[in-house]
Amino acid sequence: MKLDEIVISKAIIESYKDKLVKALDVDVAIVGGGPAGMACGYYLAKAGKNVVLFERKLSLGGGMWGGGIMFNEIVVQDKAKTILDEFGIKFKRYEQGYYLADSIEAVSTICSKAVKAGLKIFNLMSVEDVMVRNKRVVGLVLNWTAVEMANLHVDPITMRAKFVVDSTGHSAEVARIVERKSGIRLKTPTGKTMGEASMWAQVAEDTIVKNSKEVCPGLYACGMCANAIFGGPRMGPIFGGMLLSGKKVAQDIEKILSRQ
Ligand code: 48F
Repeated sequence: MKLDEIVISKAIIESYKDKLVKALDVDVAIVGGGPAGMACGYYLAKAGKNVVLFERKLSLGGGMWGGGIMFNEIVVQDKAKTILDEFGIKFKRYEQGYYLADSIEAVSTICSKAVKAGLKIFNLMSVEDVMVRNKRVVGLVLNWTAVEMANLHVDPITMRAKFVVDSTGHSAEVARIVERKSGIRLKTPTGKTMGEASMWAQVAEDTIVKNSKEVCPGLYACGMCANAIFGGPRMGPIFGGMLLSGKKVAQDIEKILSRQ
């Protein structure tokens, strides 16, 4: 059989269009596909929620590919070991309370399990703004990353979500957009993003889970951006807190959605 490039292009465009149109009105929209965002998406999808994730880059996984210190090994503490078990990621014990896993296996497995659970992922999409109505975040404004990179004057796509999750890592991009543009007071002591404190893994691993919560009506945060928003310390080369924080926000949102 002769392969026709036009048929191939048509197949891709029609299938993508169908996927994208369905993503324009969802239960939950997650911004950022690092470990926290992907874990959050996995648990929400597993609970049967209609959830999409937008990632700026070509690849998912955020900072997890590089493991700790650019060696592709991740350290996970006792509390998060159950998540490695749940995903079926192999690990070995280093000493009491410390487990090591291969970062490549971790990222690829979490991504695969999240997609199979029903998470719809759109890579190469940047979130450049939010939709706010009546002092609530009700959706996102998206553009192709290529448009953003080339600084082109191209109108964006808008989508609606019952809840938005900021999991953009250190930059806390969605919360900062809300702070800058909407006039909504964030649920932090100052009403604004607090910024990260200096590295303290012991404290940060717990505070990141506590800080993974509602930032303002319609917006939650998980992963490193939760500490950037609520003023927790940075983490060090350990990843358990990221996975636990994504799971916590998924459970919080799921409870509310299930009551609606
Ligand atoms: O940075 P990232 O991995 O965040 P995380 O899930 O995990 C943090 C750790 O990797 C590491 C650490 C460990 O101690 O501290 O930093 O909290 O992933 C964030 C993802 O969000 C994407 C970005 O490309 C990355 O993959 N992202 C950021 N801003 C946007 C975005 C945006 N505006 N639109 C779409 N994606």
